Amino acid sequence: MEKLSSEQLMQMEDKYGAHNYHPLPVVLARGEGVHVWDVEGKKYYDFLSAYSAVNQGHCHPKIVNALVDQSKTLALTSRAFYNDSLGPYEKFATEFFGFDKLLPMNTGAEAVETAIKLCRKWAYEVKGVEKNKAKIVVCEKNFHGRTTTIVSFSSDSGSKENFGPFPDGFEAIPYNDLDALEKAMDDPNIAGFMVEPIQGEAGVFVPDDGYLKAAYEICKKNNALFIADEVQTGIARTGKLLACDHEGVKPDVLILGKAMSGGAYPVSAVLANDDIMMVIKPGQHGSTFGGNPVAGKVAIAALEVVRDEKLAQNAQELGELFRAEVQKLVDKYNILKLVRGKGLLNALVVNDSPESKTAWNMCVKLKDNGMLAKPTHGNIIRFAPPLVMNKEQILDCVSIIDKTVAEFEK
Ligand code: IF1
Repeated sequence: MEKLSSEQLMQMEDKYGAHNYHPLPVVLARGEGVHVWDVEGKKYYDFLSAYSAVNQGHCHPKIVNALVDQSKTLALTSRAFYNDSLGPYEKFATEFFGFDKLLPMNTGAEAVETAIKLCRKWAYEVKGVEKNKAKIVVCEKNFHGRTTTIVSFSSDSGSKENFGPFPDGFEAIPYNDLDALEKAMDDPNIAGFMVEPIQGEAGVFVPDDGYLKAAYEICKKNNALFIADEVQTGIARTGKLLACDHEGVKPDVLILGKAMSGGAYPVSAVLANDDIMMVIKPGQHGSTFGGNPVAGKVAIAALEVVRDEKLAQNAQELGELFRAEVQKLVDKYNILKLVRGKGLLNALVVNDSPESKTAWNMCVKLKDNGMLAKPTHGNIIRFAPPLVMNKEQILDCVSIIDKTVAEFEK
């Protein structure tokens, strides 16, 4: 087959693919660790990590081996039969995260849907909420996925507009607002509160210290489930295994995805203890691919890498270094407003109007200078490299940011 250029490949996607994305103009062909290479062989630092799916680094050999070995042996059975990798995976992952049970799914959105169904069923069957009246409190500016139910409680018009009609049963309150939560809970039909420990899509918005802990207490006081969507923040990204660990909060329902597989395969999961998870009985929820043998083996390998390579600790240390170094750039350049984040989930806020597209233009320049990052709403650049990065590399990246931003300083 003839080798196609980046230009040709972008045109091909444009012509034959639905236009549901607006990617940076770079076509990637290979990845290893913290690096990716484009079709023409140019090398980049990856500062997106597939939105935190590739925490363990691209093509981690241990994860790839698990994927290859198991896919040659037995790939899919469906859940109509048992398979010999699911039980060991469920045992490993429940012990790893400290819950009684795991319900395996594939994508983050499916796991969020699973948590919603679980929460509602618990509300009717355990809490005693009147039939079809259950309400789940969510936060404004959330991002939990793309299904019709999930976008129904999005505050982003692009994600939501003309996808209705929408289901009832959700109430959105401002993020990082305990009074609003307290008020929303004053309703016997509240089943739970679903929250991102750090809001990703909103621009890596870190809530006040103590917010998660206090929100958890409010849920307990009102007999409502505290549901943590750690699809993006979980699995070492923020410097702890879970972002909730920063406040010693153990969610009633934990939603994981993305880095559960280190990016090798779609693996997501919902974890909860028996008093909650056991409300779902055979035939009431499931998925053809969820819990398949490849997913099980890949997920064990991916979590072992996180543990053995001490990725949480590395994210914590490098994150502190990165923010300290980028803060110097913020002090130096007027075009930069602030840097914020936790661990290696960080954002640089550009000091320009939202219409200016400066963040986008900076990302294009960063790309030219060998670093891939993606802008998010309101002139913000998200920086989330693989957690296998080292100190020398991250300092190299800071100098790339320095050099790039200098080109924008008026
Ligand atoms: C896209 C953002 C990140 C998530 C949380 C569930 C899901 C996600 C907290 C759903 C997914 C993604 C999907 C990706 C962009 C992305 C994203 F910019 F939109 F906000 F990561 F920051 N809960 N996040 O962040 O998981 O079904 O996609 O596996 O292209 O839509 P999924």
